[in-house]
Amino acid sequence: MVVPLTERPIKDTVVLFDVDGTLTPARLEISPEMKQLLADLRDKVAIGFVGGSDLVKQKEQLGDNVLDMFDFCFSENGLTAYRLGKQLASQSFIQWIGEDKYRALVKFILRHLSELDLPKVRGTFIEFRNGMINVSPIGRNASTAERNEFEAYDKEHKIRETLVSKLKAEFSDLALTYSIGGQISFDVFPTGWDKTYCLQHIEKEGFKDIHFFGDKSFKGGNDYEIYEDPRTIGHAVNSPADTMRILKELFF
Ligand code: M1P
Repeated sequence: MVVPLTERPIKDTVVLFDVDGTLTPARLEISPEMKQLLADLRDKVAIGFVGGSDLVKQKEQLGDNVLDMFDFCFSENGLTAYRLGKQLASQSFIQWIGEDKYRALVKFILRHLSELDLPKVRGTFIEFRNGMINVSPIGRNASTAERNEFEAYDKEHKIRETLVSKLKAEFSDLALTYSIGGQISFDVFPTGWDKTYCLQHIEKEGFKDIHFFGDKSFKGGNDYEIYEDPRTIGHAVNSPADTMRILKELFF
């Protein structure tokens, strides 16, 4: 039985978490220890997650019952949002950009990717989501081992950074943000639709303290904007274990 938000011992506080690298290892499942700690934390404060991925992937990582585990579930930075299991209103990337510009963007990306000579390529190079597109030079079907290989290769050869620079130059007329948040891809979305987007839903609740935990809180990381936002109390972490350590210090 979930305690109503207004009856939690620390009522005026919400704790938000990034997913990959903060609650779980990158693209892997949450540990039983982390799951238990979140359940215990939820007895005290409101909790939520805000991830770049879509809900399908977050269910794979956090559990099929993710909508019951958190008070607030924000997929795609909050473009898909749930409060106590009920979906909230959202906007879409394709409506924002329009078919013509979108076609031009896709053609440009695929042309660039087709000219790369990566050691390995797999499949699903552009993933079309509600609030963004996700672009992966190796392809989203890469295995965990192949992800790690690409990440190391990309560090040396700057594959993602180079494509992002070209996109910025080519589509300078569009207010798009490019965010390298994970291992093998980057997200493309309208400027402002970063993780701070979810705060509009949180602000309506009247919380005094909004904590945010994220591992990509450095400039250029996809947690940077919400971590730096004056409305949040940011915690930069370097692993799920680090998240657990800080939570225990703050709330237990
Ligand atoms: O949550 C961080 C990122 O996780 C994935 O990135 P990658 O597959 O590159 O590791 C993607 O879902 C991405 O959209 C997201 O920002």
